[in-house]
Amino acid sequence: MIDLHYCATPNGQKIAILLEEVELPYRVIPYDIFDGDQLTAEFGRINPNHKLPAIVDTAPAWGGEPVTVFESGAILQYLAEKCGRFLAPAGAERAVTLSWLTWQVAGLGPMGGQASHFLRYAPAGQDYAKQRYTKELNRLLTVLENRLAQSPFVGGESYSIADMAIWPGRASAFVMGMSLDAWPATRRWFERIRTRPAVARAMSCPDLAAPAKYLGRNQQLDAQQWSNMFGDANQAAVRR
Ligand SMILES: N[C@@H](CCC(=O)N[C@@H](CS)C(=O)NCC(=O)O)C(=O)O
Repeated sequence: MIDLHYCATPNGQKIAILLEEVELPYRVIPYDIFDGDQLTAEFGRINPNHKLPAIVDTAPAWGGEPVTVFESGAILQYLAEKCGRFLAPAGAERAVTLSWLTWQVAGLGPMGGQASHFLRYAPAGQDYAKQRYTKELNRLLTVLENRLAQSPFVGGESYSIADMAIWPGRASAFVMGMSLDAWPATRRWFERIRTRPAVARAMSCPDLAAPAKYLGRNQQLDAQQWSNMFGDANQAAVRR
C-alpha cells in the first residue's frame, strides 16, 4: 500500500497518474496548501521541505520498514522501479527518460511555478519578473515542442515517467492564459496522453481532481493563506 500525501496541483497529479497507470493500491491523504496543512511538524517528518507530494510505501520491495520518498521526480522514479514499468531498467532509453524528467523538475516546473506566481499571485506591477519568467517558460516550451516534433513521447518511442512529469503542468497552463495553439506537436502529444484511461481517472476522480480555488487566473488569498503559502507561517515551518 502507498500512502500518497497529496495536493491537487500538477506536482501531485504526476504521481496520481503513475499510480493509476500501474494500478498499485494507494490511499490519498489530502492537504489544503492554502490552509497550511503542509506546514505541520508531523508532515515535516515525511517531507522536511514541507511540500507536496510525498509518499510512504508501507511494503517496500526489499521488505523492512516503510519507506518515505519526497520530490515528485524521485517519487516517479521510485514507483517506476518498484513496478518495473515506464522507465527502462538500463541503457540509452533510461538515460534519455531521466534527462527529460530532470529537465522538468529542475527547469520547466520551477520556471512555470515562478511565472504562475508573478502572473497570478504577486501584488500588481512586477513587470520585470513577469517578463523574465514568461520568456523563459516560452523558451522551455519551445524546447518541448522541438522534441515532440521528432519523437512521439519525450523519452522516445514509449510513454514514460518523463511524459507523466510534464503533462499535468501543460494541462493546467490555461490558468496563465496559455493555449496549445502555438504548439502543434505538443498538442498532438497532449491529446494522446489525455485520452489514456488512467490519466482521465487521475484528472477527474473527486479525491484527485483540482478544486476551482487553485485554478483562478487572478488569485486573491486572505492574510492567513498568504502567510501559509509565501509568508511568515511558511518560513516558520522550517525554523522550529
Ligand atoms: N520540487 C518539488 C516541488 C513541490 C511543490 O512546490 N509543491 C507545492 C504544490 S505544487 C507545495 O507543496 N506548495 C506548498 C508550499 O509551498 O508551502 C516537487 O517536484 O515535488
